[in-house]
Amino acid sequence: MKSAPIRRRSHGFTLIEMLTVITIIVILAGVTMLGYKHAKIARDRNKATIQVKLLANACEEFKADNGYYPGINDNTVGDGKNMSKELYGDLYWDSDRDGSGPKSDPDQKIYLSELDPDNNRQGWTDGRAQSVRILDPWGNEYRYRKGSGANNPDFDLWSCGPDGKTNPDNPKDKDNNDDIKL
Ligand SMILES: [Ca+2]
Repeated sequence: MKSAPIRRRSHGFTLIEMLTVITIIVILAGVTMLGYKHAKIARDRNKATIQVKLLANACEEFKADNGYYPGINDNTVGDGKNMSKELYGDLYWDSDRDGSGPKSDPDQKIYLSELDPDNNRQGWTDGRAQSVRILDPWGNEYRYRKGSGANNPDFDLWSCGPDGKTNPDNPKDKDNNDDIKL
């Protein structure tokens, strides 16, 4: 009589078990990464919203004192690029426009002390002294334009959002979907 074959039992994991464990680890890591990414986007958007409000409040204060909004140039239309230096100049560096910075001209008013590049708690200034851009949490310049006349009686101030793109003169453009405005 033939005896039944003795099945050898492996003491280690089978290949299937190993693959199952690896698959579970990969899925868990993916879920964690996705959660982290979403949380970071929400945090950055929240930060940009706060920064836009800080800048806008300072613009209103500047207008109350001076009768006009910050910025040398009017640009009712356009993408508002290269204007953050003007905001920085009027709201922090040289609000009385006499060429002297706040440290050598203590009489001038500082409208937004958070713009001090030597104490960059907001992490939004990218240089020193008088030529500084104000950047959003994605490293892109805040956009600003002020109008003259009925088209834009006050100002527009916004972040391009995570995609870094904007097209304010075409409200239907998808580039605007993630923009952060007042
Ligand atoms: Ca955008």
